[in-house]
Amino acid sequence: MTEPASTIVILTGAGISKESGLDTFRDNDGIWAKVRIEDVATPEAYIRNPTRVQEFYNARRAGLKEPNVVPNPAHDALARLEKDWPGEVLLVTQNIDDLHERAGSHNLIHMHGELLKVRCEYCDALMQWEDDLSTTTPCPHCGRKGGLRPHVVWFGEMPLGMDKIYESLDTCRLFVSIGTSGNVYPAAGFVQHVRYRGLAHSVELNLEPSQGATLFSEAIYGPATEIVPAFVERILKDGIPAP
Ligand code: BV8
Repeated sequence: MTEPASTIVILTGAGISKESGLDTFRDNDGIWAKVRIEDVATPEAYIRNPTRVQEFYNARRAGLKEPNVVPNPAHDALARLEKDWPGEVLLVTQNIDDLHERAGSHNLIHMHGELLKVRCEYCDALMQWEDDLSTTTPCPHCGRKGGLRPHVVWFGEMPLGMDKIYESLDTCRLFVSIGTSGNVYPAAGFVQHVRYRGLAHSVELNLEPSQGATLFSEAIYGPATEIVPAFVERILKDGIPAP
């Protein structure tokens, strides 16, 4: 077993929030089966038709505020792991929902941004935002209209927190990927980055094999609300397997 103060890095995707009632992207009933990435999740789409993009995020923001959308036992288990593991647990999520925070995770990086935050392209103010946004909403900080956009990383934009993420990937002894199809880079490349170092055990927890399934040392398949709590229980009891 490795020394107890080892760092654990966890990557989550839309699959961890599915059982909380939020759609994934690439499942048959997923978001990208209903709208095209090119129409709602690129800077070009926003320039071409800002109202269409704002409406797409307004609908998802309203959906996230639904009373039945709450953290599930998988989110809760990751918050417990952060609390009870003696070393650092860094949670990197591709998700823009706030379910990890609401479950109690603190050491958290939203590499693709946050649905409940908006930023002003005129004054760079970043603020919590839970209501609809339109192309004429005035910025509460600078007062100018038309500059407020979702604080979300679109395709072709640089993900957030990358320096800290790679720093932790370089030192971690356990890398766990949960609920992601492994389609989107750079997140999908994290397991390869960990493998090159050869110092960490890597585990995929998913409903089905992802694009990068063969790159992991270990894989456990099933619904996140079942396999994630059991996995956290095992790590807290037995520690991290040698790489
Ligand atoms: C970048 C925010 C560089 C928006 C998202 C060609 C042209 C242009 C770009 C590229 C290109 N080739 C590659 C790229 C890079 C591109 C990319 O990877 N494209 C892909 C499509 C090929 N990446 C980027 O553009 C990134 N930026 O590279 O910048 C750069 C360099 C210098 C300077 C500037 C820039 C930015 C990517 C971020 C895009 N934004 N999200 C929003 O949310 O609206 S990404 C989008 O996919 C989602 O948001 C999500 O975050 C991400 C990954 O999806 P998943 O989370 O994996 O969800 P998915 O549905 O796919 O899978 C769910 C999984 O869960 C499934 O496996 C399923 O089986 C499982 N599951 C389901 N139910 C359960 C379950 N598991 C457990 N339990 C269950 N119950």
